[in-house]
Amino acid sequence: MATAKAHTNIALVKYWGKSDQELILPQTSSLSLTLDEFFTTTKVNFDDQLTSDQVIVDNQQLDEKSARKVVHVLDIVRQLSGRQAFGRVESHNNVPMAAGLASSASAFAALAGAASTAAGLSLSRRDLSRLARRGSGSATRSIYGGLVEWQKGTNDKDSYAIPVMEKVDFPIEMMAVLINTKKKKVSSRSGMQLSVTTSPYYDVWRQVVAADMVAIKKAIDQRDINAIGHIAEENALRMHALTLSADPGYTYFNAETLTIINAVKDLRAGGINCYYTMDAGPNVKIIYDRKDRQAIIGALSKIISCDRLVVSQPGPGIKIWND
Ligand code: 2P0
Repeated sequence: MATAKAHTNIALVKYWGKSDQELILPQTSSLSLTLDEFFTTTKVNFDDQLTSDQVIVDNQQLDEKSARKVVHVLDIVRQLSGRQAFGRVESHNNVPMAAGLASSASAFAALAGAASTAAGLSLSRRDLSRLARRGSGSATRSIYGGLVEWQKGTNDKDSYAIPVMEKVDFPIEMMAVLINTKKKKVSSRSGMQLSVTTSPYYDVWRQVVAADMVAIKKAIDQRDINAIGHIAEENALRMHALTLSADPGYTYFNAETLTIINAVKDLRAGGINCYYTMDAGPNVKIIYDRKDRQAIIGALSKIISCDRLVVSQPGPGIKIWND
């Protein structure tokens, strides 16, 4: 039996499209910030008495269809370790209720750590990152803390994450603005594939990301929060242009998303440097220097309830222990 705790991450240069859907190889590299505030803790036990894999998330047993991606990772672990037994997976997400924040990054990173250790494997962090990738692309990066690059590679062996700055030594902070949505969104998995196959801008996106990866690593080197924020904001808008330009076109934004974007722009026009990014949902995440936190909360609290603003510091990498 083993338990792992992994934190979620938010991409500053986004992953949006696969070159291999089975192995989850990305079209482009990406770069993220691991967050302290949001994490998943997962316990795995391989047990000869079990007659099927059991997956329990936040005290609810998943049906076969919902558990499919988890069972896929367990199958890979069984293959790697030579173990036959079925597994019991029990997972808890520390994400505010109804936040609509994706937890697949922390969930599949924690699963990779707990399942491989429970099966008696002792994988390097690089191999853990490769295993997490087989569950969900963004999980590849959640093995490491701080600022992390997922190098796209060309095959199963060379597509993994590397730390860019595990212990972030400058005052970058991220605020999640939790926007509720009732409407079911297009899943990232199908949304990104639709962008790859139908957006006429997809080739340009590859070039955008290649340039952004170089620029953001230079900005990180220089601890330049404004440059990092600017690159992240432009990159996010260009990623979302791939949703609008797909056929059929779609968007993850809702009216509140645009309200928050405008509020961030107003803050910036008023001399508070902050930048926005969005993922496969309506929530906005704001990037800024810690010293500006109160000014940002003060301005946003006029348009959204304070309990929907969650501040997070850069977070740590995966921790795994035997129970
Ligand atoms: C990212 N996102 O880089 C991008 C930006 C959302 C927007 O990775 O199909 O759950 O499991 O590999 O990782 C969300 O997609 O998709 C994602 P799969 P995943 O964080």
